Amino acid sequence: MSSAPVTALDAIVEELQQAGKLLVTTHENPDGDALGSLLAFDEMMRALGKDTIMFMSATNFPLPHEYQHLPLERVVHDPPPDMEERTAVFLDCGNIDRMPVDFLQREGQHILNIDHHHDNTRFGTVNLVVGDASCTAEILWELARELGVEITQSMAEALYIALITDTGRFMYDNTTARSHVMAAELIEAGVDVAGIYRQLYQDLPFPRLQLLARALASVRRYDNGRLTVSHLTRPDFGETGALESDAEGVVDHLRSVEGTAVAALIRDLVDRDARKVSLRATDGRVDVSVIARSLGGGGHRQAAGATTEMPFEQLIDHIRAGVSAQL
Ligand SMILES: [Mn+2]
Repeated sequence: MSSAPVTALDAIVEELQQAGKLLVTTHENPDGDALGSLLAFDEMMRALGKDTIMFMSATNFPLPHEYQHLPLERVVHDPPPDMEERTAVFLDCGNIDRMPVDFLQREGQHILNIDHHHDNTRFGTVNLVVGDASCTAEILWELARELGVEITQSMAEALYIALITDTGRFMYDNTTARSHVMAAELIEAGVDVAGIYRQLYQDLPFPRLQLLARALASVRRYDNGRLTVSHLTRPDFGETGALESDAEGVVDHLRSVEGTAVAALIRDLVDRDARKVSLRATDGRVDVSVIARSLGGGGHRQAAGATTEMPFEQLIDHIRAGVSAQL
């Protein structure tokens, strides 16, 4: 006899309550949601008395400037010797190859997959994929309540960083009344709103502004402005002293132009002959994750990305065709 169907949330709650040891991780090139979720989840598990560790490859460090103040001292960069006993928890990770680490991909690894990417490949043993959550942190916020964990100030700040970065400071389409209720609760739990804003959006290195200037100077528009593209080349990084991670966020400036349906930032990688494409949709009819997937990447309807070796001009044609096919 089968018992009443359990929701994915119930299943994850039960898994976490029963788990002995945990290892928590997130996707490579982590963003605010990845890091905030990692920190908040780690603290939630410790509040439950769990033996838990955070794992991220050393190649992700140093982090972008705005995340360097986060309390990530407990993050380990090597597989723990007792990994066989640990349940792996993936946060904000649409597919397992976004954390390309062999020891986490071994056969038989017990995996809990908690994420909000609608195209999540459900690679976990147990999956909690909530496509309409604004960020993974929003799922964790609900999970904390289910687990009876009280949100501390440090948890609230980690969750808040995740929330405001993934919603573009409450401006993207994924922003809901729930996101604002969550923000309100987190602020009541002690978030220093202005302090976090300063940390994330001010006090940034000058080379980042110089990189933005170059990106804006390179803007090209296609198909009557429907597609707006900037291109950052290796010299743009070399001559300004900007880091690759300083290009994050540049694409958001491109979608401010009237008539734009899709904004794209293409940046040449510094270490190999390939390009990273960041796509943003401003027209609700376009799902840029479809275009990203056609290039081997993925993401959300409104924000997606891929890394490709396709030559630049061919890549432009590919994106134009991908946009045209949807309009
Ligand atoms: Mn996210």
